[in-house]
Amino acid sequence: MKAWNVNKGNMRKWIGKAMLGVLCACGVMLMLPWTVKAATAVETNGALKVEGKKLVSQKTGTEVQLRGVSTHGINWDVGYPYISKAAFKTLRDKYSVNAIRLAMYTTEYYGYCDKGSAWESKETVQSTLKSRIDTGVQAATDLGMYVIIDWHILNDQTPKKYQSEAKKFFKEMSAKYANYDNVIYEICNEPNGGTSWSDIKSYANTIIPIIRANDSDAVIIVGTPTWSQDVDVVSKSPLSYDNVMYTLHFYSATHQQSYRDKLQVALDNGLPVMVTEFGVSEASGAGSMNTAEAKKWLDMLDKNDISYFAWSLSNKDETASLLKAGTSKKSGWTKSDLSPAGKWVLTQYNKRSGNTTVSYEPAKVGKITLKNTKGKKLKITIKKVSNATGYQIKYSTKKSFKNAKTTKTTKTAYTLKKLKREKTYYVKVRAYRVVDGKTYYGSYSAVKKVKIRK
Ligand code: IDC
Repeated sequence: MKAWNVNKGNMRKWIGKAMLGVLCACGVMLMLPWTVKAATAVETNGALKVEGKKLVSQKTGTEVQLRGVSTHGINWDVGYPYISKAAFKTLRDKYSVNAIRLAMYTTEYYGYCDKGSAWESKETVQSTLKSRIDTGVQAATDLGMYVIIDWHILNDQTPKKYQSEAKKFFKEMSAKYANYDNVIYEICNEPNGGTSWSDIKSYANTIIPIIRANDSDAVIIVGTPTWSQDVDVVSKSPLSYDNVMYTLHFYSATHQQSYRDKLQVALDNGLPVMVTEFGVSEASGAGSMNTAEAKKWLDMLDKNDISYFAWSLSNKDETASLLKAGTSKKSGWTKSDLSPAGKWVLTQYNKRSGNTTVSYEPAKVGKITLKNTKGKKLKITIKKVSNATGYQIKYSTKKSFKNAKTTKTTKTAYTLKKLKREKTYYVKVRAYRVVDGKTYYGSYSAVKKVKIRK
């Protein structure tokens, strides 16, 4: 075995080189953390499955939590313009979103089953909607994001009403996307108007086998009675299929502790739940915002690895919209393009997913001025940095800052005392910011020096 016949000296050199290589690679990664591309959610997890209460990666067996955004109705002009790779990429890269829900209303304005006032033929309306779904699925797939195809029943109240249309639709969708690991089917958004769990069950027992015939292991989401609130009721009598989850929807200015209690009952009974829609608004999508309650919800969902999707990716002038009312940007949104709800929700997403591309570091301190005042004192004035919790001052009598001392202040002026006369002091300052108990530092200012004469 010639290859192993190396003398020790060469071996040592070789190990040295290899270690240097590793060190360099680590160094580059440390220096450029923002440019290191993380694997996408789908690359990491592949197809999903349901195990007990949890959504799990078929590839790794570990739990997967989706943080998603729901479109507004893809039938609506405040919804479909955001079905694009650019828009989804912004959500993925800037706001830690790993899944999209494509909400296709079945009734109302351009509804799939009841086109309302649309003048186009039903065939045209349906093919337009299907092509929007395809655009969305392809964009999500290219970006390694999961995607829900949502049969968005609402004013039709019971999924039984358009069951025959649903059968055709899901047959076609599941055939088309059978080989897509990232596609999830949601078969009835929000049954309401007194639709019972047994009505929904009978619908689900019709639709699920149709999907399964094409796509044997797809995850399927089933709506629950009373606008997808009664997960407690469902948990007493779930369906008998594998890879099924049940929907809970909440709007935090309306649905609070008593609804979380329903979720707790469902979890205690072992029901797999997915929150395919939530808003920080009232149930109407409008009205006031309640982020304190929304935080309680997200804390509970995170604790239980439950996936959630925010309603909705829209610039419609209503509280729940994530984009600022009337903004014309279709992607590339910065914080200032988001609505108050959007800012809150997407900041939570970044925090909760530990997105390393968001930085809490304050900006570099632009300017400091030093003034020796009477009594061996040195007054430091710092140019204010926005969002800083305070400033850290580092000073030394050596240019190299050897044996430097540090001190902190929350003000933009600070006086160092008991300094040594006739010594030159070197000073630099950096801002810091405390977020959730963690301190983040900005870059140091340029070094300034002053000789203590008085
Ligand atoms: C709302 C939209 C609103 C639209 C209305 C149509 O936000 O712009 O006019 O639908 O009826 C749901 C539904 C979802 C609702 C949302 C807010 O699933 O379609 O969207 N909501 O009311 N359930 C609870 C709240």
